[in-house]
Amino acid sequence: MSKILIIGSCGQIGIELVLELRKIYGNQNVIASDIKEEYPISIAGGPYYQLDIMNVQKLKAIVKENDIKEIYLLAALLSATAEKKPLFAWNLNIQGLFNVLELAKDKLINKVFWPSSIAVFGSNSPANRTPQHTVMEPSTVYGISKLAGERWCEYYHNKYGVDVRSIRYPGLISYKSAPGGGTTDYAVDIFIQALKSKNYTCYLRKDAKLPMMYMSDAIRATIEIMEAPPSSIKIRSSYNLSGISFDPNEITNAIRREIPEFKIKYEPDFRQQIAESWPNSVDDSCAKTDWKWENKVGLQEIVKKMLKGLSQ
Ligand code: NAD
Ligand code: AKB
Repeated sequence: MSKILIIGSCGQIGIELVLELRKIYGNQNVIASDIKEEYPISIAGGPYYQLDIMNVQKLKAIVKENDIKEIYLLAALLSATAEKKPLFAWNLNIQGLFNVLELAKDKLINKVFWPSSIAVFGSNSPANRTPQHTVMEPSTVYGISKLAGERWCEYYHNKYGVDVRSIRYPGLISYKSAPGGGTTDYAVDIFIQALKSKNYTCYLRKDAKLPMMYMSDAIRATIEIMEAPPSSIKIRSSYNLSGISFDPNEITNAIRREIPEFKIKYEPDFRQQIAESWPNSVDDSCAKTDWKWENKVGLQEIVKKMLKGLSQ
């Protein structure tokens, strides 16, 4: 079997994606990599390379040595961190993508997964059930890099026949690995603090509603879009993907059903402005029609899974 390389494997998505792909394709066929020298014990069951995505020579060598035919590129700087290092973020998020798309253009690999985000939308996009195709004027460096990345994915597909597939993930909620500097991270932190101290200070306002999704649904969507026949992938920029939507007040009420004494206070910072520019919810009917996407895990189930997972 030809092999799969995951770049950015030590992150929030990477760890769970490596584990799931290894269940399907076997430990030796799924190669994890990250800029980090040390990797979490949870992904120690298969091969691992220390790889900086900016190092094209090393990337090529790993691809050739291991007969890699598919790459999942997860390395990026997320929205909140990217605002602190805009040029660094732009360079990593865009040059990293070019490094992988060029391998596919040169036919060294056959298929690429690259994630986009709800951050591609901006204040002028419709906020509710944001359509697949609409005004897109992102105001963050992260959103600008994701929108540019989407345009380049479509370009490489149209011009060079590159089989690249992409999803605009909402904020992802999981307990196996900490989130990496995004605006939606509060929806993970809130559970950690609810268990630790029964108190949480939220950096968003109580009514900052955002699209969110439980990690198992996001991982399933990623594998489903990659396994779909090429003819069913009609959008080669990136697909809207919808899970659930809630604001900090709603998730607090859901947590209080399990931990009645849980308290929250609000001290909005710069991330509130980012959240305000993003959709409240997105319309994912194209993903539903084209490759039969369906979300499964709802809010109260997420709360139960998060509290149980973190307690263990
Ligand atoms: P993360 O920050 O948790 O993980 C990113 C990983 O990339 C880290 O382990 C980091 O060490 C690694 N990395 C950083 N620079 C690197 C480099 N130069 N070379 C190789 N590896 C490097 O991020 P995540 O949440 O797992 O997100 C993965 C992808 O999904 C990103 O493109 C992100 O924009 C996108 N996404 C994530 C979410 C979310 O809620 N987690 C939502 C939308 C989109
Ligand atoms: C972030 O908040 O930056 C990410 C995302 C929605 O892209 N979680």
